[in-house]
Amino acid sequence: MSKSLPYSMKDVHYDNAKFRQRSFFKVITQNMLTSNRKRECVKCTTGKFLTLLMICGLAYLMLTRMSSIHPSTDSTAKNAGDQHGEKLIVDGSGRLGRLWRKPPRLPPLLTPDEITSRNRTIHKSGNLNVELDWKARQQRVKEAFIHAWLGYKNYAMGYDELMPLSHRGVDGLGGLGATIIDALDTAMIMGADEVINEAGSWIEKILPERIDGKGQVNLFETTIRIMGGLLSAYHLSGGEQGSNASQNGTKPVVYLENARKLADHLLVAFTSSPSAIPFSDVVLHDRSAHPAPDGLSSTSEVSTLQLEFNYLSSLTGDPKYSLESMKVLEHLKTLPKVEGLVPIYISPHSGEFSGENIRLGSRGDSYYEYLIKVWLQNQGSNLTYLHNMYEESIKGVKHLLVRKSVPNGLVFVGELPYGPQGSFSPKMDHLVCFLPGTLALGATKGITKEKAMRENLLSFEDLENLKLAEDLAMTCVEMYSVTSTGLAPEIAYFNMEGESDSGPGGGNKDSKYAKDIIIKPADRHNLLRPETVESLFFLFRITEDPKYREWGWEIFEAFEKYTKVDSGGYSSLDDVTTVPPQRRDKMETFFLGETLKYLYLLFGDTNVLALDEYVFNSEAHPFPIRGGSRKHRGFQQDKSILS
Ligand code: DMJ
Repeated sequence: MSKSLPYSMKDVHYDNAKFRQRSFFKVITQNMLTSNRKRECVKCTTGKFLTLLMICGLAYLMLTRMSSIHPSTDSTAKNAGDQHGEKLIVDGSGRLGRLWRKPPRLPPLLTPDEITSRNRTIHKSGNLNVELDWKARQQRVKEAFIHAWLGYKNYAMGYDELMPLSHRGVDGLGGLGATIIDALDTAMIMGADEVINEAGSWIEKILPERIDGKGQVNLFETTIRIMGGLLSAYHLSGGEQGSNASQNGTKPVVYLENARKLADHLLVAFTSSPSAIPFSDVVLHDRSAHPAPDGLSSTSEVSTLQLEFNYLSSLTGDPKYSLESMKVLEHLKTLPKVEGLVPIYISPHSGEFSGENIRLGSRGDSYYEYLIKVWLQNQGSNLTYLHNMYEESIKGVKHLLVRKSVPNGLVFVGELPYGPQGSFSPKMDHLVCFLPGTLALGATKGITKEKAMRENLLSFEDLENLKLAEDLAMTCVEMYSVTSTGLAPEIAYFNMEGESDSGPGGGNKDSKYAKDIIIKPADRHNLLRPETVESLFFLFRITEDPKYREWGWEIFEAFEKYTKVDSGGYSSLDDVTTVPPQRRDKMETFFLGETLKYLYLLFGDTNVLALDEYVFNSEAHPFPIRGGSRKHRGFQQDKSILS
């Protein structure tokens, strides 16, 4: 096991050098240099003027000569220019005229308001055309969403999930129509009106009786997907602005009433437990709670309920939801940890952690995510302990879990399956790819890096976390690039042994990291998971680096190529390392709830659902932040591409 840490003060300072504040000495010397240069310019003599004139003449001759050598290129350029409505000022009379073109005109049909709104979103390094390309790509994501919905609606309406190959539905999550509710706020964000209508009317007519009548559901899954989806649908449809009739039929209050009804059924998981740790399952029709077969709850599951229950309390004015769920975090605060890291199981009977297995993949992941997000949701209130727990845990991650692969040094997060005294496992679930986004969010609290630097808001720790976020995001993207399909496996291992025995790869021999990433046969499946595109979305919003959009687009194209099912919907894959890949007969609800939502937001207006105004729950359902520094503006769709 490598003992050396992948980060040093030097790395972080180097990476952020351009943002560092200039010292007083530097400011003085730079000013002197600038004014010297200015003085030199003024002293321009006649000799210098003549030399300049000669250089201009030579340049003109060279330009006109080059043009006559490439007449065909010239005419292509002219045609292209004409197509875009450009005209030469000196038409056909000399090549010099081509140097002075009128600037291209803005596309027609934009109102002054729209122009202003678009200009605001144009990335500094880009231009209007580049931004319009992203709008077109965003539209492609919306089309994918409609295709996924149509498959579900035609073959599985009312079931939890679509089986896109056998054209059936399946209730894998307890039978509350999970795809409908998980997809609804994505449809609202995209302005997909038909989907909003169909989902809204199903929720109004069918959901209440399902909540009363269905059997066993998992507390965590039902909270993040169903309650979370209903609450954000309530907000996005204008419920908090007092709108009592959405334009699409279903009143916002229907979503809130259903969320509350569901929460009233779920509360028993907390209230019947002998400790502050809730049981993992609830039987809806008799409102009873039960532990999982082994008696244990997952640490991530019990700590990933609070955003939803807190928001419900604030909407209803009834504190009981928040009180019950926050007891969990208050209790977790008191438990012994390993440098802020926690085992992945916890007993609702004793309230103690069980075993020593530490990881940020399954059963561990969103514990770390909600520490910072619940703190962000409740800024201004007395939840500093959550921020402290988050900071300590990230230090622990960096010290105990972050390593670099050989031969090419990909930064990854491994596991400690036998605790800190046991051996390190270089295994990383795709689920861990939520971490880059959460790290970036935790560093700047949702504002751009540039703004945070300008206002001197980032500590060394924040900068280091941001750097780690960027490195890990690249690793997650390489988990896609290393395979033949361009899609990531469920689990990857990283080579720490040297070049000789790197084991089975992902099938893309051209990948620079073919030897760094090992994919075992049992881990080659892809479930259409969102974590990498989620992190790309957060990192793009925060760093404004367009490479994150480009990476997201490559992933979207791979989903389109290998997972789209002609008859409707998208399928999971059994093996991402072979082409064509074997398909798996399941479309997870989070493909509509998370994956396509994050891709859509990644390519769109950065003011929509701003990260310092909204916090996204673990299933990508956005809730407004209260008490934040900024006055809440309410949700506004990105109107420019709505069809
Ligand atoms: C989602 O249901 C949530 O993001 C959860 O927290 C973890 N996994 C899935 C998606 O992969």
